[in-house]
Amino acid sequence: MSDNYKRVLVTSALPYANGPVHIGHMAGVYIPADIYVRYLRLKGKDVLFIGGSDEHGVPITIRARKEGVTPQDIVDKYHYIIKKSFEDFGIGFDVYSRTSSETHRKTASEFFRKLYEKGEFEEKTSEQYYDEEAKMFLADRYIMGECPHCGNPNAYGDQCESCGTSLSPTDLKNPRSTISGATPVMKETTHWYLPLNKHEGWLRKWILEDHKEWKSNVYGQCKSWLDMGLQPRAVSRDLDWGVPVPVEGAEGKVLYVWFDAPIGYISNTIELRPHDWETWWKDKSTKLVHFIGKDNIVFHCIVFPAMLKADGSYILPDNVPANEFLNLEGDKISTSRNWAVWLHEYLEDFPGKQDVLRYVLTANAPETKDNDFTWKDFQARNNNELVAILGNFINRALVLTQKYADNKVPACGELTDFDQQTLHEFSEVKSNIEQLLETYRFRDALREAMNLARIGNKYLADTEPWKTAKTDMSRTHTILNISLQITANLAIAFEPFLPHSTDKILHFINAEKFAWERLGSTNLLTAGHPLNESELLFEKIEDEVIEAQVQKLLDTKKANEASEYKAKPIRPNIEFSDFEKLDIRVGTVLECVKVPKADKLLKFTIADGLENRTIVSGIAQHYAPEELVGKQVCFIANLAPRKLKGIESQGMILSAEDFDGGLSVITASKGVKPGSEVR
Ligand code: B3M
Ligand code: ZN
Repeated sequence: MSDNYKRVLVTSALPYANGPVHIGHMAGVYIPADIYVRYLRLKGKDVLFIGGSDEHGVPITIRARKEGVTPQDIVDKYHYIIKKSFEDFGIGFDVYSRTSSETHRKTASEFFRKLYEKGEFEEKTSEQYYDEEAKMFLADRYIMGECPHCGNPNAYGDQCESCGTSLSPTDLKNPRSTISGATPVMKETTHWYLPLNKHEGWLRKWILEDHKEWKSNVYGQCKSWLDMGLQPRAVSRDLDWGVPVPVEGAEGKVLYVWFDAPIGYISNTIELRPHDWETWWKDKSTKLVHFIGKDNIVFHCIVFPAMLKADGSYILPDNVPANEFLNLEGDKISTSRNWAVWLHEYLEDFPGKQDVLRYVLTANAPETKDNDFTWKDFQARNNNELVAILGNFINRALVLTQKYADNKVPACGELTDFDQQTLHEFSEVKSNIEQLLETYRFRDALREAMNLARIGNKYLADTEPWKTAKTDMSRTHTILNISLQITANLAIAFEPFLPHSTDKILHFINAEKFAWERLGSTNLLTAGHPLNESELLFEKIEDEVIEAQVQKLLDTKKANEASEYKAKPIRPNIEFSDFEKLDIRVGTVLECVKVPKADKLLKFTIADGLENRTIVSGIAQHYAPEELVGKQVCFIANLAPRKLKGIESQGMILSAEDFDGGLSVITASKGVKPGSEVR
């Protein structure tokens, strides 16, 4: 670490406990944080890794209402699901607590009270929507009404999901409470505001001058917030779920979730280190690093630092290496639309393959721009990189040692120039990986670690120990010794990225975890050292396994479209006389054939009670010709005939177009005479 800090305090965003963790969370926040912490631990640094669930906020109360349970029930369920997922994937928190804990309530409450007594807040009374039936003020998401821009009758108080316009509740026409359905009334309420505008001066210097080294996506977002001018931000809400505002007369008010949540980092540290937490949070020899997603930048670079500064006793973050967003198969990941790869479901489908996902989400991480996760890419990286490069080298080094050296590290004889050159090459890997990890470039660091495996594969391919074994066992043993030193180095280089796999490698070579400083050395394993039995580190993932995952997402998409489906708006009214011009009849399908060279057309012969007629219809992709023979279909009989692919079509068969574009022919529910009029 190229700085004079004594310890490193690493936090990662506290996920809302109203749903499981998905690959977007992992790629954006938790895998980068874990890689960084594991690296520092390997270097012997004094590190604390703080995590926990964020259990307050309106979305949790909405979900609780919807499910007819309490918010505590919701957070209890998901806190443990999330905690287990992180454990399963080796995210090595020192503490993973929660903001509904008593320690947090006390810490957040005292934090607020200190700022209140120092006069750091502005108190403002304003009018807000109040539901007289439910006897509660309404958070924006609890108000619905007509969007003034697009007329969507179900726009929320903060946003219209139809046209995307961000709104305030008073913009809505005919607002209604989603709690009771009543029309809300305006009522006065008092809240406290953190005057960010008063912090703008020092924030500008601290960020824009003192932290030019921050990632460009973070620095840029902070700059645009500062250039827009900071406004006072509410730090309390009229809600019954959260940390109560510790001010006399503030019954029914709680701390705004984004005020209390970052204090969760502090309260979780207190739970972990009750005796010296202040050293970690207040001593200037602590380096504080927040790992978050881009939607949390303003809270971690502007709001929380302003809170810490207002208190006056805390250090400020040294870096906030936020990642951008990961999309899934070209679509935004969405909890509410179940468009995600959930960690617990991944493990059910890919047991024991946590590191494959860690690898792919690091190799593909959205470090400076949004990126896309596809199951095809997941398979390709597993098969072409983990299996074919890393796994292949390690397997060959170990199998060859079993075969030619009685499964012990063989002695290393005279080194050739090529040996020297190979050893020199991989000694450079350490400083490259270090420099990248120190600057939060985990994708590049992983690629550098993979180069070590590539060096190993090239070494084996060029020295061909399976050939030298026929004539020169001493040379073969030297080659295997060097290959095993590279294998041991891989166990160091990959520990931050693939902890489960490096544990296996250490077991195969019968070694304890090496210190990071030993990366690049060529005598990690001494001659005669016995190895354990080994097995393949990674296995190929077959096409059908991937196809099943893609199908699962397609099914989700279809289910979403069905549930989110809204019919097209009704066309303008017509007069009855207009309708009477249409002569709609029922006809019996006598014959149906495909129209040659027209993949969408079917040619029908219809009995219409007068003489048979021919109708050509564009439903060949929805029906096999024989499917409708004998059925009684509705058709427009007095539509002027027109030629389709040279065939004169005398009318139009009526079909309903489903939400996914599927066509369903309209038929008579009871048998009627052909030619019966539809009224
Ligand atoms: N609960 C997570 C999010 O915005 C939010 C982070 C809090 S970190 C203090 O998705
Ligand atoms: Zn709208």
